[in-house]
Amino acid sequence: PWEYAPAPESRDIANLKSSYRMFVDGKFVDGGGEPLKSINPATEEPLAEVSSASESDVDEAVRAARRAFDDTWSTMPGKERAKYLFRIARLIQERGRELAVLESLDNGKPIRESRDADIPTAAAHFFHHAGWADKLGYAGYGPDPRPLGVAGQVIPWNFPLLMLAWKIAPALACGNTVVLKPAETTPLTALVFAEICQQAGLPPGVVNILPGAGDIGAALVAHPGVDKVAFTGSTEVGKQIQRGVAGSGKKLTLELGGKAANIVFDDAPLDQAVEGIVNGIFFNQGHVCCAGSRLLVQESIADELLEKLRVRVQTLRVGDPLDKNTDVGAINSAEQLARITELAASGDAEGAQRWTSPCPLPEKGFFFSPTVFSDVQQSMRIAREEIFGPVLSVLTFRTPAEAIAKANNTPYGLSAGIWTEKGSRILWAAQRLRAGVVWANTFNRFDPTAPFGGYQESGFGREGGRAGLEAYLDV
Ligand code: TXE
Repeated sequence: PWEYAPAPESRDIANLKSSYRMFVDGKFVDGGGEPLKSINPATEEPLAEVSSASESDVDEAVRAARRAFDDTWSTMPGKERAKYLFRIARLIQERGRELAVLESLDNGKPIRESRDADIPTAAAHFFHHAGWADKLGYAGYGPDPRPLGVAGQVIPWNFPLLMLAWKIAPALACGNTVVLKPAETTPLTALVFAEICQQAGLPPGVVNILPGAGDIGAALVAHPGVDKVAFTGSTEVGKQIQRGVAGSGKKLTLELGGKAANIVFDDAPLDQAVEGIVNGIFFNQGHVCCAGSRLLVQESIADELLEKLRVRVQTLRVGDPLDKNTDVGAINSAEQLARITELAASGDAEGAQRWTSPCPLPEKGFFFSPTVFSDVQQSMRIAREEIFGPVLSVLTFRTPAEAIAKANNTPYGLSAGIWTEKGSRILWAAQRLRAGVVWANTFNRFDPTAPFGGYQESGFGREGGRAGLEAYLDV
């Protein structure tokens, strides 16, 4: 075990302030709620105090968004809106280093991932949607599709800036205005994004950012001035929101949990598959809704694949998120660490075989060793429930039909992966897997041009691509 003390300069690079304020109607203001204490999950030390919204702040923000919608944004020509989105995308790039370090401090994810995945993909999302803003007439939704109004958006803590980009970019491109609530443990990059909106000269009220806990999320989605609700988070809260907005006439999209199958057939290129399995479950500490958390491996190659996998996982470095050599960073919160620990213990109790990476963990901070469970049965909790951590459950199958049946034996349906040399088998399986995204011979690839979203209890609606525009337009 080693002590982890973040380099002092990281706070400077992240331009870390001791306190942050919420963003309403183009101004940074103090909220009426109890301030949030943001901590560094890798050290458990405080990072900053963040002012949080009260219910009356929600009301004020929704009114500001409505004024902005009516007075400027909804009637502004698309080519003008596009300029703002391009400017925002460029500013995310220009402030990319600051945002990446801040994201790793606040969330615990490895700097390599925030630098190479979260921040550039967030910028790419704004570039992509900037391109749509003046071409909505070509999107296939009629010559003059119209924005919905005020979007109330609630996002989780696993990809704080990227989830914000997925929500805000399409909303603005289509002419809607936004009130967004970031997750209580990761509000910081959203508030830097608010600065970027100011820098870009975005008209006041078009984007409003309200830090707060779940009660503020609930107040936002219930507000009668909100026309469209977009939520990414747990299936449990997603269902509550769906019940809450029922009958209100609000449009709703939900992106919820998952329990994706990553299926390896006996003809797969095994070394490549091992990389994909590792990326599928250990990327972002497994805090990924589409994580490949169930490995389905054909029985004849199971022993060989598992051996290769263990050898590879042993090389993963767990620890300081700001070290460029780190592969697996910190778990985002004590609550999430407790959830992962409890679910992993259920795997032991139900008779699965636990294997844990020997990599030592830092003494302080929220860390969990990369873990692989073998001998997993479909009835076990670790095969059914979303763990949302660096824990892989391995099941075997004999025939392709059995692989599909096991993969689909879940209430979720967000993503799946297939590893095989046979193109025909990829097409065959992709038609049968009940999942919104199917990756073949790769995993966890994201692109703003591709729609992302789930079936069943993983939610509905798509984000990204042309299909993602539908969530923000009236036709
Ligand atoms: O989620 P919550 P939590 C899953 C994952 C994880 C579990 C719990 O399995 O272990 O959910 O995580 C806001 N009305 N996912 O507790 O509570 C909340 O403030 C409106 C998968 O963090 O759903 C935060 O901003 N909003 C998921 C956001 O919802 C409410 C990502 C998510 O928090 C609310 C996150 C309410 N009643 C967790 N209650 C994915 N799909 O990627 C809370 N919130």
